[in-house]
Amino acid sequence: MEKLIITAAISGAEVTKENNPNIPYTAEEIGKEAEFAYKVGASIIHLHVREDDGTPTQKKERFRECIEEIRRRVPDVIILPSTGGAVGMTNEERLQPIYLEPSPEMATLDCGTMNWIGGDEIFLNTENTIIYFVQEMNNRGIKYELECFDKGMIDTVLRLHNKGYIKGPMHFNFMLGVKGGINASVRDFLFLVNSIPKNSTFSIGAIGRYEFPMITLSIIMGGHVRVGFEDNLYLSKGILANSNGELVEKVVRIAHELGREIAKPDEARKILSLI
Ligand code: KMH
Ligand code: ZN
Repeated sequence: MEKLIITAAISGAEVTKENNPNIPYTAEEIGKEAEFAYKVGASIIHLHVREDDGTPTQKKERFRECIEEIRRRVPDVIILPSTGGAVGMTNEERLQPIYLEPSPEMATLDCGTMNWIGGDEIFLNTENTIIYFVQEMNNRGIKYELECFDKGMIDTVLRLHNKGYIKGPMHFNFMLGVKGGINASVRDFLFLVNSIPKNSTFSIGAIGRYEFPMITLSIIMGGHVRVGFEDNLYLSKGILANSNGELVEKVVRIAHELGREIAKPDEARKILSLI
């Protein structure tokens, strides 16, 4: 099997210090969380940024500040900014991190519209939005991580791939257990994995208590994994994680028990055809 790529989704846009005081907001906090996650095995940092008071933002300047802080500490880690941002942001706001120079190596591409975690929120990604984001990323040589929260989003990706918009080899990230998206069950996980072309790669993340069971399944099946505060705040039942690094350490323990080696950033770059 390929070595395991671990993505650390260290901050997210929805969770707050009231949920877990260790969630990073400032550039220094982001840098420290990224550094620890990297040191224990993460090769990709999925990055959302915040104002110092925790408000989610997609401002280019804030991304620049946080990316510089991460780079100062861990020069070779892959940084994967979010173009999802937070619900309610405009497309132009969301795209800001891809306009940084140098361009990020990768960025997220959200592949469909959905109800978002209950209530009245809608995470809006029309087909025209997806095409626009793809074109902007293609123009800058940025590899997209295809964020799929449901099976229909995979079908959208395959259609846009067949039309020549989405380039291969494709890398999917399945997010399971988000209210409004597909459940975090073994059946649904297999449904997603069996729906993508054989020459693509995939990673899996799941919300809350589903995170570790689902990533274990991915490790067994040759997929890659994502963990972090964006998705889950707990190391185990009732025990808040002190850092994203603790969550990554747990993945590494599971992977070692299952005989799967961990990819360093340059190995991840090769697996994802970034180099
Ligand atoms: N915060 C969500 C609305 C992404 O990073 O691209 C979107 C999200 C997905 O987190
Ligand atoms: Zn995200």
